[in-house]
Amino acid sequence: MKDFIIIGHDNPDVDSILSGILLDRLMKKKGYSSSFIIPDKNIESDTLNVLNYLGIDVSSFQSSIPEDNVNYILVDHHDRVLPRMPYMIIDHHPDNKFVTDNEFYINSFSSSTSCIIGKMFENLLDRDDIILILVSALVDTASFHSKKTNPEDTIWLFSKCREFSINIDDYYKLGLCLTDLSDSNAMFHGLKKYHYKDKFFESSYIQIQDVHNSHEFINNALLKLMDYVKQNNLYLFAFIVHDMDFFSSSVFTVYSDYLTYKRYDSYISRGNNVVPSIYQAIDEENIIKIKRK
Ligand SMILES: [Mn+2]
Repeated sequence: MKDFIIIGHDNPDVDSILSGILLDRLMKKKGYSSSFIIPDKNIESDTLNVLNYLGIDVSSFQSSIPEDNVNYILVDHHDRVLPRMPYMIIDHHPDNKFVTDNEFYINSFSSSTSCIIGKMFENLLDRDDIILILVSALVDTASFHSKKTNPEDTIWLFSKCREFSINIDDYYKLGLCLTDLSDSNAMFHGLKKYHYKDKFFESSYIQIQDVHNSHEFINNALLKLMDYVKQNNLYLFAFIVHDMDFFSSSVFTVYSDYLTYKRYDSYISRGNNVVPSIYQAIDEENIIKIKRK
């Protein structure tokens, strides 16, 4: 049997890393030969902070992706370019645009990829596994405030925490993941790049408290992003500001010479709200073009 290589997404976040570590642990418990690999050289500082809190040394997973004689398993994403089709995909970003004939393709509405994996191997879970699942779910859902939160996962996790005497309060604040605005690259926090039809676009987000005192940062960020869109010939850049006092969100859609702004009363999800609406806008634009021909 070939070795299994587990890989998360580019610029990995906490769920991408913890669900990879979790799947690796559980597959080893089942007797498979597996390794979790992080090909990225740089990990964002707030992700590192969470991993440090858990005592996880990320450098032990950092390496290039082996090409020969391995089966790939993708976690927390479904679109990495690899030498071969992945053996399995486990994700929680169903966008209806992705088509695959992959036999083992799981992409369901879940609080985190780690929740899906945890439920797949429920009778093998130990206390450390539950902590990995809890922390990645907290971070991915802004401590269960995001619309991406699946209530069934929350109930399931609470009962597991009770069973293993895990105090959720010890981890709750990790889930707020406040962005360090003194970091000169803060406006590219959580950067993701997309290619849909003939358009390239990118997005980032920040999670902040005391939004009213951050207007200067936001204004400067928007000006810089406008230049960035021009320089990189992007269709647009979606900059999302999450207000972690009120669990509400604002989306600034930056084009090369103007921007639009939309405020939401809830903490919205990039993968489930913002990106699908950009796909839809591109689709609608294409329909208009076809009609004009
Ligand atoms: Mn995730």
